[in-house]
Amino acid sequence: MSEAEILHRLAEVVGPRGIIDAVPDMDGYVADWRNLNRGRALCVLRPDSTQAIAAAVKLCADAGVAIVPQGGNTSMVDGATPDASAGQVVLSLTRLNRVRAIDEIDMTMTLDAGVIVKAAQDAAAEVGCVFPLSFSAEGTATIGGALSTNAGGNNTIRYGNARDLMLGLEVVLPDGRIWNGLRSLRKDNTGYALKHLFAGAEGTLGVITGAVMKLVQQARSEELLFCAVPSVDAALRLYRRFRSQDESSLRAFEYLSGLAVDMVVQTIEGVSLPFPARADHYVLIDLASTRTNDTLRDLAENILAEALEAGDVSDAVIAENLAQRRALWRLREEQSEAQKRVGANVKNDVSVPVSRVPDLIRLGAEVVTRLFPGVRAVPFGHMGDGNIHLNFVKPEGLDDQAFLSRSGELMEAVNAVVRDLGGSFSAEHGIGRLKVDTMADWREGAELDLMRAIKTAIDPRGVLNPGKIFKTETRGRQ
Ligand code: 2HG
Ligand code: ZN
Repeated sequence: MSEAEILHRLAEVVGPRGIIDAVPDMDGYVADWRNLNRGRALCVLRPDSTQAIAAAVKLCADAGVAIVPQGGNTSMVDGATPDASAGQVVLSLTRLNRVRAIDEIDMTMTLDAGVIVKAAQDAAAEVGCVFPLSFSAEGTATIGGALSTNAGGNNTIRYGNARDLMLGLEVVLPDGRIWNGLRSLRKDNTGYALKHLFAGAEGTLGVITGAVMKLVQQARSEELLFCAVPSVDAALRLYRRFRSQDESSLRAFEYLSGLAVDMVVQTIEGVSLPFPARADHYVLIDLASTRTNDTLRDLAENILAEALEAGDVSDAVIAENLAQRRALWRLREEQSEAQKRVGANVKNDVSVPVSRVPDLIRLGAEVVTRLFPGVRAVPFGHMGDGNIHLNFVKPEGLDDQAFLSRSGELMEAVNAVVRDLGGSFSAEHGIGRLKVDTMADWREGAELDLMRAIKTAIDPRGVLNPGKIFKTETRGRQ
Protein backbone atom coordinates (compact mmCIF):
# COMPACT_ATOMS: atom_id res chain seq x y z
CA MET A 1 0.00 0.00 0.00
CA SER A 2 1.35 3.43 -0.87
CA GLU A 3 1.60 6.14 1.80
CA ALA A 4 -1.18 8.07 0.11
CA GLU A 5 -3.40 5.02 0.17
CA ILE A 6 -2.70 4.36 3.87
CA LEU A 7 -3.55 7.96 4.70
CA HIS A 8 -6.71 7.78 2.63
CA ARG A 9 -7.88 4.59 4.33
CA LEU A 10 -7.01 5.87 7.80
CA ALA A 11 -9.06 9.01 7.09
CA GLU A 12 -12.01 6.80 6.16
CA VAL A 13 -11.71 4.94 9.46
CA VAL A 14 -11.35 7.92 11.80
CA GLY A 15 -13.27 10.57 9.86
CA PRO A 16 -11.98 13.91 8.60
CA ARG A 17 -11.75 15.42 12.12
CA GLY A 18 -9.77 12.43 13.29
CA ILE A 19 -6.66 12.83 11.16
CA ILE A 20 -3.94 15.46 10.90
CA ASP A 21 -1.41 15.11 8.11
CA ALA A 22 -0.21 18.67 7.53
CA VAL A 23 3.28 18.91 9.04
CA PRO A 24 2.79 22.25 10.89
CA ASP A 25 -0.42 20.98 12.51
CA MET A 26 1.38 17.93 13.89
CA ASP A 27 3.79 20.08 15.87
CA GLY A 28 2.27 19.59 19.34
CA TYR A 29 2.24 15.80 18.91
CA VAL A 30 5.73 15.08 17.63
CA ALA A 31 7.80 16.86 20.30
CA ASP A 32 7.78 15.96 23.99
CA TRP A 33 7.26 18.33 26.93
CA ARG A 34 10.96 18.35 27.82
CA ASN A 35 12.12 18.88 24.23
CA LEU A 36 14.19 15.71 24.40
CA ASN A 37 12.96 14.69 20.96
CA ARG A 38 11.41 16.29 17.93
CA GLY A 39 10.22 13.49 15.68
CA ARG A 40 8.22 13.45 12.46
CA ALA A 41 5.03 11.47 11.90
CA LEU A 42 3.24 10.08 8.89
CA CYS A 43 0.10 11.51 10.46
CA VAL A 44 -1.61 12.03 13.79
CA LEU A 45 -4.83 10.12 14.38
CA ARG A 46 -7.44 11.42 16.81
CA PRO A 47 -10.25 8.86 16.78
CA ASP A 48 -13.26 9.36 19.05
CA SER A 49 -14.32 5.75 19.60
CA THR A 50 -12.74 2.45 20.62
CA GLN A 51 -14.04 0.87 17.40
CA ALA A 52 -12.32 3.50 15.26
CA ILE A 53 -9.07 2.95 17.21
CA ALA A 54 -9.36 -0.80 16.67
CA ALA A 55 -9.91 -0.35 12.94
CA ALA A 56 -7.00 2.10 12.66
CA VAL A 57 -4.66 -0.20 14.59
CA LYS A 58 -5.61 -3.15 12.37
CA LEU A 59 -5.03 -1.11 9.26
CA CYS A 60 -1.62 0.10 10.45
CA ALA A 61 -0.60 -3.39 11.61
CA ASP A 62 -1.52 -4.95 8.27
CA ALA A 63 0.36 -2.23 6.41
CA GLY A 64 3.41 -2.57 8.70
CA VAL A 65 3.11 0.95 10.06
CA ALA A 66 4.26 1.53 13.64
CA ILE A 67 1.91 3.28 16.08
CA VAL A 68 2.90 5.62 18.91
CA PRO A 69 0.01 5.91 21.41
CA GLN A 70 -0.20 9.30 23.07
CA GLY A 71 -2.31 10.77 25.90
CA GLY A 72 -1.60 14.30 27.15
CA ASN A 73 2.00 14.14 25.90
CA THR A 74 3.43 14.95 29.34
CA SER A 75 5.96 12.11 29.42
CA MET A 76 9.18 12.97 31.25
CA VAL A 77 11.10 10.19 29.45
CA ASP A 78 10.07 10.74 25.83
CA GLY A 79 7.64 7.84 25.92
CA ALA A 80 4.99 9.10 23.52
CA THR A 81 6.58 10.79 20.51
CA PRO A 82 7.52 9.31 17.13
CA ASP A 83 11.00 8.79 15.73
CA ALA A 84 12.48 10.90 12.94
CA SER A 85 11.43 8.63 10.06
CA ALA A 86 8.11 10.35 9.28
CA GLY A 87 6.77 6.82 8.95
CA GLN A 88 5.15 6.28 12.35
CA VAL A 89 1.58 7.18 13.20
CA VAL A 90 0.85 9.06 16.42
CA LEU A 91 -2.40 7.80 17.93
CA SER A 92 -3.74 10.53 20.18
CA LEU A 93 -6.42 9.44 22.65
CA THR A 94 -7.51 12.95 23.59
CA ARG A 95 -10.84 12.88 21.70
CA LEU A 96 -11.83 9.68 23.46
CA ASN A 97 -12.78 11.57 26.57
CA ARG A 98 -16.13 10.61 28.04
CA VAL A 99 -16.81 9.70 31.62
CA ARG A 100 -18.79 6.55 30.86
CA ALA A 101 -20.26 5.83 34.29
CA ILE A 102 -19.88 6.53 38.00
CA ASP A 103 -21.20 4.18 40.64
CA GLU A 104 -21.35 5.65 44.12
CA ILE A 105 -22.23 2.35 45.75
CA ASP A 106 -19.46 0.34 44.11
CA MET A 107 -17.21 3.43 44.39
CA THR A 108 -16.05 3.05 40.80
CA MET A 109 -15.72 5.23 37.75
CA THR A 110 -15.58 4.00 34.15
CA LEU A 111 -13.65 6.32 31.90
CA ASP A 112 -12.48 6.66 28.34
CA ALA A 113 -8.69 6.62 28.26
CA GLY A 114 -8.49 10.20 26.99
CA VAL A 115 -10.21 11.73 30.01
CA ILE A 116 -7.86 14.25 31.62
CA VAL A 117 -6.91 13.21 35.17
CA LYS A 118 -8.19 16.51 36.59
CA ALA A 119 -11.51 16.05 34.76
CA ALA A 120 -11.84 12.61 36.35
CA GLN A 121 -11.23 14.18 39.78
CA ASP A 122 -13.87 16.84 39.07
CA ALA A 123 -16.43 14.28 37.88
CA ALA A 124 -15.91 12.24 41.04
CA ALA A 125 -16.27 15.37 43.19
CA GLU A 126 -19.63 16.16 41.56
CA VAL A 127 -21.08 13.01 43.09
CA GLY A 128 -19.38 13.56 46.44
CA CYS A 129 -16.53 11.08 45.91
CA VAL A 130 -12.80 11.40 45.32
CA PHE A 131 -10.65 10.07 42.52
CA PRO A 132 -7.37 10.15 44.42
CA LEU A 133 -4.76 9.94 41.68
CA SER A 134 -3.00 13.31 41.75
CA PHE A 135 0.21 14.62 40.22
CA SER A 136 1.61 17.86 38.87
CA ALA A 137 0.66 17.21 35.21
CA GLU A 138 -2.93 16.22 36.12
CA GLY A 139 -4.40 19.17 34.18
CA THR A 140 -3.04 17.74 30.89
CA ALA A 141 -2.22 14.07 31.45
CA THR A 142 -4.86 11.47 30.61
CA ILE A 143 -6.11 8.38 32.41
CA GLY A 144 -4.75 6.14 29.65
CA GLY A 145 -1.32 7.73 29.87
CA ALA A 146 -1.33 7.57 33.66
CA LEU A 147 -2.16 3.86 33.55
CA SER A 148 0.27 3.14 30.73
CA THR A 149 3.09 4.62 32.77
CA ASN A 150 1.68 3.48 36.11
CA ALA A 151 1.96 7.08 37.28
CA GLY A 152 2.45 7.72 40.97
CA GLY A 153 2.22 11.25 42.27
CA ASN A 154 1.51 12.96 45.54
CA ASN A 155 -1.01 10.58 47.10
CA THR A 156 0.76 7.30 46.37
CA ILE A 157 1.74 7.05 50.01
CA ARG A 158 -1.97 6.52 50.82
CA TYR A 159 -3.66 5.18 47.67
CA GLY A 160 -0.84 3.53 45.71
CA ASN A 161 0.18 4.07 42.09
CA ALA A 162 -2.23 4.24 39.15
CA ARG A 163 -2.35 0.45 38.84
CA ASP A 164 -3.51 0.14 42.45
CA LEU A 165 -6.57 2.22 41.61
CA MET A 166 -7.36 0.21 38.48
CA LEU A 167 -10.10 -2.43 38.56
CA GLY A 168 -10.64 -3.13 34.87
CA LEU A 169 -9.39 -2.20 31.42
CA GLU A 170 -10.47 -2.03 27.82
CA VAL A 171 -7.55 -2.46 25.44
CA VAL A 172 -7.08 -2.48 21.68
CA LEU A 173 -4.55 -5.21 20.94
CA PRO A 174 -1.80 -4.87 18.31
CA ASP A 175 -3.83 -6.89 15.79
CA GLY A 176 -6.84 -4.62 16.15
CA ARG A 177 -8.94 -6.85 18.41
CA ILE A 178 -10.63 -5.27 21.42
CA TRP A 179 -10.15 -6.91 24.81
CA ASN A 180 -13.06 -5.93 27.03
CA GLY A 181 -11.81 -6.37 30.57
CA LEU A 182 -13.90 -3.51 31.97
CA ARG A 183 -14.86 -5.40 35.11
CA SER A 184 -15.38 -3.50 38.32
CA LEU A 185 -14.76 -6.39 40.69
CA ARG A 186 -12.66 -6.10 43.82
CA LYS A 187 -11.92 -9.82 43.62
CA ASP A 188 -11.45 -11.62 40.31
CA ASN A 189 -8.82 -14.36 40.46
CA THR A 190 -9.29 -15.81 37.00
CA GLY A 191 -5.86 -16.73 35.71
CA TYR A 192 -3.26 -14.23 34.64
CA ALA A 193 -4.02 -10.64 35.68
CA LEU A 194 -3.83 -9.30 32.13
CA LYS A 195 -4.72 -5.76 33.14
CA HIS A 196 -1.46 -5.53 35.05
CA LEU A 197 0.47 -6.33 31.88
CA PHE A 198 -0.96 -3.30 30.12
CA ALA A 199 -0.56 -0.97 33.10
CA GLY A 200 3.02 0.27 33.02
CA ALA A 201 3.66 -1.17 29.53
CA GLU A 202 3.95 2.35 28.07
CA GLY A 203 1.75 1.45 25.10
CA THR A 204 4.07 -1.31 23.88
CA LEU A 205 1.54 -4.14 24.36
CA GLY A 206 -1.83 -2.58 23.61
CA VAL A 207 -3.66 0.74 23.47
CA ILE A 208 -5.63 1.32 26.66
CA THR A 209 -8.97 2.79 25.57
CA GLY A 210 -11.02 2.59 28.76
CA ALA A 211 -10.66 1.86 32.45
CA VAL A 212 -12.65 1.20 35.60
CA MET A 213 -11.01 3.07 38.46
CA LYS A 214 -11.57 3.04 42.20
CA LEU A 215 -13.05 6.02 44.03
CA VAL A 216 -12.66 6.80 47.72
CA GLN A 217 -14.68 8.70 50.32
CA GLN A 218 -14.39 12.45 50.61
CA ALA A 219 -12.34 13.63 53.58
CA ARG A 220 -14.26 15.30 56.40
CA SER A 221 -11.21 17.05 57.74
CA GLU A 222 -7.92 18.06 56.12
CA GLU A 223 -4.81 19.89 57.25
CA LEU A 224 -1.88 21.05 55.15
CA LEU A 225 1.45 21.87 56.78
CA PHE A 226 4.49 23.48 55.23
CA CYS A 227 7.61 23.18 57.39
CA ALA A 228 11.17 24.35 57.19
CA VAL A 229 13.47 21.59 58.47
CA PRO A 230 17.20 21.71 59.22
CA SER A 231 18.17 18.60 57.23
CA VAL A 232 16.84 15.71 55.16
CA ASP A 233 17.42 13.47 58.20
CA ALA A 234 15.14 15.76 60.22
CA ALA A 235 12.54 15.51 57.43
CA LEU A 236 12.69 11.73 57.70
CA ARG A 237 12.32 11.89 61.50
CA LEU A 238 9.29 14.13 61.04
CA TYR A 239 7.80 11.63 58.60
CA ARG A 240 8.25 8.88 61.18
CA ARG A 241 6.56 10.98 63.87
CA PHE A 242 3.46 11.43 61.70
CA ARG A 243 3.46 7.83 60.58
CA SER A 244 3.76 6.47 64.09
CA GLN A 245 1.10 8.73 65.58
CA ASP A 246 -1.54 8.38 62.84
CA GLU A 247 -0.44 6.59 59.69
CA SER A 248 -3.98 6.53 58.31
CA SER A 249 -4.23 10.32 58.10
CA LEU A 250 -1.11 10.82 55.94
CA ARG A 251 -2.13 11.64 52.35
CA ALA A 252 1.12 13.17 51.12
CA PHE A 253 4.58 13.75 52.55
CA GLU A 254 6.65 15.72 50.07
CA TYR A 255 10.23 16.93 50.35
CA LEU A 256 11.51 20.14 48.74
CA SER A 257 15.10 21.39 48.73
CA GLY A 258 15.67 25.07 49.44
CA LEU A 259 17.01 25.80 45.96
CA ALA A 260 14.02 24.05 44.35
CA VAL A 261 11.64 26.29 46.30
CA ASP A 262 13.73 29.40 45.49
CA MET A 263 13.32 28.61 41.78
CA VAL A 264 9.52 28.43 42.03
CA VAL A 265 9.35 31.68 43.99
CA GLN A 266 11.64 33.40 41.47
CA THR A 267 10.01 32.21 38.25
CA ILE A 268 6.32 31.56 38.91
CA GLU A 269 4.09 34.56 39.31
CA GLY A 270 2.02 34.81 42.48
CA VAL A 271 3.95 32.19 44.45
CA SER A 272 5.76 33.17 47.63
CA LEU A 273 7.39 31.61 50.65
CA PRO A 274 5.08 31.60 53.71
CA PHE A 275 7.94 32.46 56.12
CA PRO A 276 10.18 35.53 56.34
CA ALA A 277 13.41 33.49 56.06
CA ARG A 278 14.37 30.87 53.50
CA ALA A 279 15.63 27.43 54.54
CA ASP A 280 17.68 24.68 52.88
CA HIS A 281 14.98 22.02 53.27
CA TYR A 282 11.20 21.94 53.49
CA VAL A 283 8.40 19.40 53.71
CA LEU A 284 4.78 19.65 52.69
CA ILE A 285 2.53 17.38 54.72
CA ASP A 286 -1.06 16.70 53.73
CA LEU A 287 -3.32 15.06 56.31
CA ALA A 288 -6.87 13.92 55.65
CA SER A 289 -9.44 11.94 57.56
CA THR A 290 -12.89 10.61 56.71
CA ARG A 291 -13.84 10.37 60.38
CA THR A 292 -16.42 12.81 61.73
CA ASN A 293 -15.17 15.23 64.39
CA ASP A 294 -11.60 14.24 63.78
CA THR A 295 -8.95 16.17 65.64
CA LEU A 296 -6.39 16.43 62.88
CA ARG A 297 -5.53 19.99 63.82
CA ASP A 298 -4.62 18.88 67.36
CA LEU A 299 -2.57 16.02 65.98
CA ALA A 300 -0.70 18.34 63.62
CA GLU A 301 -0.05 20.95 66.31
CA ASN A 302 1.10 18.40 68.86
CA ILE A 303 3.54 16.74 66.47
CA LEU A 304 4.85 20.13 65.34
CA ALA A 305 5.38 21.22 68.94
CA GLU A 306 7.36 18.04 69.68
CA ALA A 307 9.40 18.41 66.49
CA LEU A 308 10.13 22.09 67.14
CA GLU A 309 11.27 21.19 70.65
CA ALA A 310 13.51 18.42 69.28
CA GLY A 311 15.01 20.78 66.68
CA ASP A 312 13.58 18.81 63.73
CA VAL A 313 11.42 21.73 62.54
CA SER A 314 12.57 25.34 62.45
CA ASP A 315 9.44 27.03 61.12
CA ALA A 316 5.96 25.89 60.12
CA VAL A 317 2.61 27.08 58.83
CA ILE A 318 -0.72 25.29 58.72
CA ALA A 319 -3.11 26.37 55.96
CA GLU A 320 -6.14 28.18 57.38
CA ASN A 321 -8.33 28.06 54.28
CA LEU A 322 -8.60 26.75 50.73
CA ALA A 323 -6.72 29.69 49.22
CA GLN A 324 -3.77 29.04 51.54
CA ARG A 325 -3.86 25.33 50.76
CA ARG A 326 -3.67 26.08 47.07
CA ALA A 327 -0.85 28.59 47.56
CA LEU A 328 1.23 26.09 49.55
CA TRP A 329 0.64 23.29 47.02
CA ARG A 330 1.87 25.56 44.23
CA LEU A 331 5.33 25.61 45.85
CA ARG A 332 5.38 21.88 45.13
CA GLU A 333 3.36 21.53 41.94
CA GLU A 334 5.19 24.22 39.97
CA GLN A 335 8.57 22.49 40.40
CA SER A 336 8.84 21.06 36.88
CA GLU A 337 7.73 24.29 35.23
CA ALA A 338 10.06 26.43 37.37
CA GLN A 339 13.09 24.23 36.70
CA LYS A 340 12.32 24.32 32.98
CA ARG A 341 12.18 28.13 33.10
CA VAL A 342 15.48 28.44 34.96
CA GLY A 343 17.32 26.43 32.30
CA ALA A 344 18.38 23.08 30.94
CA ASN A 345 18.07 20.36 33.54
CA VAL A 346 18.84 16.70 34.00
CA LYS A 347 16.12 14.69 35.74
CA ASN A 348 16.58 11.58 37.84
CA ASP A 349 13.26 10.02 38.81
CA VAL A 350 14.65 7.49 41.25
CA SER A 351 13.53 5.54 44.29
CA VAL A 352 15.25 4.02 47.29
CA PRO A 353 13.99 2.50 50.54
CA VAL A 354 12.51 5.40 52.54
CA SER A 355 15.23 5.04 55.18
CA ARG A 356 17.90 5.78 52.53
CA VAL A 357 16.41 9.03 51.19
CA PRO A 358 18.85 11.26 53.15
CA ASP A 359 21.82 9.23 51.80
CA LEU A 360 20.43 9.42 48.27
CA ILE A 361 20.08 13.19 48.33
CA ARG A 362 23.47 13.78 49.96
CA LEU A 363 25.51 11.29 47.91
CA GLY A 364 23.70 12.03 44.63
CA ALA A 365 24.35 15.76 44.96
CA GLU A 366 27.98 15.11 45.97
CA VAL A 367 28.88 12.92 42.96
CA VAL A 368 27.24 15.17 40.43
CA THR A 369 28.69 18.36 41.88
CA ARG A 370 32.12 16.75 41.75
CA LEU A 371 31.64 15.84 38.09
CA PHE A 372 30.18 19.16 37.14
CA PRO A 373 31.18 22.02 39.45
CA GLY A 374 28.62 24.80 39.57
CA VAL A 375 25.67 22.53 38.79
CA ARG A 376 22.59 23.31 40.90
CA ALA A 377 21.08 20.33 42.75
CA VAL A 378 17.32 20.77 43.12
CA PRO A 379 16.00 17.54 44.67
CA PHE A 380 12.33 17.30 45.57
CA GLY A 381 9.61 14.71 45.55
CA HIS A 382 7.62 12.02 47.18
CA MET A 383 9.63 11.38 50.30
CA GLY A 384 7.04 9.09 51.87
CA ASP A 385 7.43 6.74 48.88
CA GLY A 386 11.23 6.97 48.79
CA ASN A 387 10.83 8.56 45.33
CA ILE A 388 12.98 11.63 44.88
CA HIS A 389 13.33 13.69 41.71
CA LEU A 390 17.06 14.21 42.04
CA ASN A 391 17.25 16.92 39.39
CA PHE A 392 20.13 19.16 38.41
CA VAL A 393 19.88 22.54 36.72
CA LYS A 394 22.79 23.74 34.61
CA PRO A 395 25.36 26.08 36.17
CA GLU A 396 24.44 29.75 35.81
CA GLY A 397 25.55 31.26 32.51
CA LEU A 398 26.40 27.92 30.85
CA ASP A 399 25.02 27.09 27.41
CA ASP A 400 22.10 24.59 27.50
CA GLN A 401 23.64 22.18 25.01
CA ALA A 402 27.02 22.15 26.76
CA PHE A 403 25.21 20.97 29.88
CA LEU A 404 22.83 18.52 28.22
CA SER A 405 25.61 16.84 26.26
CA ARG A 406 26.78 15.44 29.59
CA SER A 407 23.37 14.38 30.86
CA GLY A 408 24.04 10.64 30.27
CA GLU A 409 27.15 10.81 32.42
CA LEU A 410 25.36 12.68 35.22
CA MET A 411 22.44 10.23 35.19
CA GLU A 412 24.83 7.30 35.33
CA ALA A 413 26.60 8.78 38.33
CA VAL A 414 23.29 9.17 40.17
CA ASN A 415 22.22 5.68 39.16
CA ALA A 416 25.41 4.22 40.62
CA VAL A 417 24.48 5.76 43.98
CA VAL A 418 20.91 4.51 43.60
CA ARG A 419 22.13 0.99 42.88
CA ASP A 420 24.33 1.00 45.99
CA LEU A 421 21.33 2.06 48.07
CA GLY A 422 19.16 -0.75 46.72
CA GLY A 423 16.95 1.54 44.64
CA SER A 424 15.49 1.84 41.15
CA PHE A 425 16.54 4.07 38.24
CA SER A 426 12.89 4.63 37.30
CA ALA A 427 10.37 5.26 40.05
CA GLU A 428 7.24 6.71 38.48
CA HIS A 429 7.98 8.20 35.05
CA GLY A 430 8.82 4.96 33.24
CA ILE A 431 11.48 4.14 30.65
CA GLY A 432 10.27 5.74 27.40
CA ARG A 433 13.05 6.25 24.91
CA LEU A 434 15.26 8.09 27.38
CA LYS A 435 16.12 5.15 29.62
CA VAL A 436 16.28 2.17 27.25
CA ASP A 437 20.03 1.79 27.68
CA THR A 438 19.76 1.94 31.45
CA MET A 439 16.94 -0.60 31.29
CA ALA A 440 19.12 -2.99 29.31
CA ASP A 441 21.87 -2.54 31.85
CA TRP A 442 19.76 -2.92 35.01
CA ARG A 443 17.25 -5.56 33.98
CA GLU A 444 19.46 -7.97 32.04
CA GLY A 445 19.07 -11.74 32.09
CA ALA A 446 15.88 -13.58 33.01
CA GLU A 447 13.91 -10.44 33.82
CA LEU A 448 14.46 -8.76 30.46
CA ASP A 449 14.08 -12.08 28.63
CA LEU A 450 10.65 -12.53 30.18
CA MET A 451 9.64 -9.01 29.23
CA ARG A 452 10.77 -9.54 25.64
CA ALA A 453 8.90 -12.85 25.50
CA ILE A 454 5.71 -11.08 26.61
CA LYS A 455 6.25 -8.34 24.01
CA THR A 456 6.79 -10.90 21.25
CA ALA A 457 3.76 -12.96 22.29
CA ILE A 458 1.38 -10.00 22.31
CA ASP A 459 2.89 -7.80 19.60
CA PRO A 460 4.86 -10.18 17.34
CA ARG A 461 5.09 -7.64 14.53
CA GLY A 462 6.44 -4.93 16.82
CA VAL A 463 3.73 -2.49 15.81
CA LEU A 464 3.20 -0.69 19.12
CA ASN A 465 5.54 2.03 20.35
CA PRO A 466 8.79 0.53 19.01
CA GLY A 467 11.97 1.86 20.57
CA LYS A 468 10.35 2.46 23.96
CA ILE A 469 11.22 0.39 27.06
CA PHE A 470 13.40 -1.97 25.00
CA LYS A 471 16.40 -1.26 22.91
CA THR A 472 14.73 -2.14 19.62
CA GLU A 473 15.38 -0.60 16.31
CA THR A 474 13.01 2.34 15.95
CA ARG A 475 11.31 2.44 12.65
CA GLY A 476 8.36 3.66 10.68
CA ARG A 477 7.07 1.26 8.07
CA GLN A 478 8.39 -2.28 8.26
C1 2HG B 1 6.46 15.69 40.05
O1 2HG B 1 6.54 14.99 41.05
C2 2HG B 1 6.62 15.05 38.71
O2 2HG B 1 6.20 16.90 40.12
C3 2HG B 1 7.67 15.72 37.84
O3 2HG B 1 6.85 13.70 38.84
C4 2HG B 1 9.05 15.61 38.33
O4 2HG B 1 9.84 17.38 36.89
C5 2HG B 1 10.13 16.39 37.54
O5 2HG B 1 11.29 15.98 37.62
ZN1 ZN C 1 6.80 13.01 40.88
